[in-house]
Amino acid sequence: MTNSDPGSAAVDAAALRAFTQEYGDRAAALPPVAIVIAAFNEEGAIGPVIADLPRTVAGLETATIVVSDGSADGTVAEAAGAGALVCQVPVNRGQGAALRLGYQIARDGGARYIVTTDADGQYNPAEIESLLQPILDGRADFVTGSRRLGSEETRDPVRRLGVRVFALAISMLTRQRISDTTFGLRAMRAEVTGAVLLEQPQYQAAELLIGVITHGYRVMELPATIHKRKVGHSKKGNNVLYGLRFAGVIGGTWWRERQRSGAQRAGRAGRTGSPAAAVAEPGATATRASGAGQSGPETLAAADGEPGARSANRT
Ligand SMILES: Nc1nc2c(ncn2[C@@H]2O[C@H](COP(=O)(O)OP(=O)(O)OP(=O)(O)O)[C@@H](O)[C@H]2O)c(=O)[nH]1
Ligand SMILES: [Mg+2]
Repeated sequence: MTNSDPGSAAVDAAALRAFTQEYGDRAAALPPVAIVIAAFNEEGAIGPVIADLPRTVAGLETATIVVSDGSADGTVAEAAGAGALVCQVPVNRGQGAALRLGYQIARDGGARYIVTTDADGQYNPAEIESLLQPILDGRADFVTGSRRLGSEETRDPVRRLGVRVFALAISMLTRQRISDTTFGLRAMRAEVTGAVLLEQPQYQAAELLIGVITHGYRVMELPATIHKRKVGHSKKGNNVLYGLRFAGVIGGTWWRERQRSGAQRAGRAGRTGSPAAAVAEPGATATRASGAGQSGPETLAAADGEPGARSANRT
């Protein structure tokens, strides 16, 4: 349940075919951890980023999947030269569409865990293991880094305010305390990405996070670091437009997910004839959506004892 736009689905299908043809068995037998990077015109940045990624995380082998859509520079060659599996999409659609495709490649290849990071060197690869560990321990399904629990280099007041405002908005809408909604370094169980509806071509961070929470997955935040970009420039446009579009994604996704869980509740009540069988409000006792996981209803667990952890707490 990851893409409802037929045009975009056709682009995905063609890119997947080309990827499978190029990588054959390597694409079909990925190691347990897939590190997925969306990259657009990141020549000079992406090579060193890939070179610094860990070959194993917590003893599990990794593979790096880069999805470039329409890069006009040496991004593809540089990523491939650094050892990544590169999926090339001929048209530029945006970071969200690229990540969605990367998730699909990871799942199709049998990866059990997905880590995302950016091509611009803003994240610290040494922090990947701490983000993945709670998932390996069975304490979370989705772990995002948080600059507000960790550290950030930028002093840009607009960006800093934006991070706080969006965190407050998502926390209020989902009733789960979140301090950073746009951190690009995350770890998740691979199947999470197949259960949540991902339609946003560019600003996927909020859609993924809201979807994960409303599906009842256990979400955890951990302190992490974000550096300033050293090479190239931001693809997100100016702060005001970025902010407005991101706010639109938050509102739109929240509304969509509300409708979805309402329809699901009605469906269940209709089938059983008893409103008591309704799905609990997201988060209380959360029920996984169909295909969302292997087990049934699961109570969100607080990750006690995790240093600096902020887990599944209701506000
Ligand atoms: N494939 C693909 N990747 C993209 C696109 N836009 C951005 N990206 C990648 O997404 C990642 C994040 O993009 P940035 O432009 O750094 O945006 P950001 O980190 O959210 O915001 P900044 O704080 O401004 O850097 C980078 O790896 C980009 O190359 C796109 O249209 N297609
Ligand atoms: Mg960036």
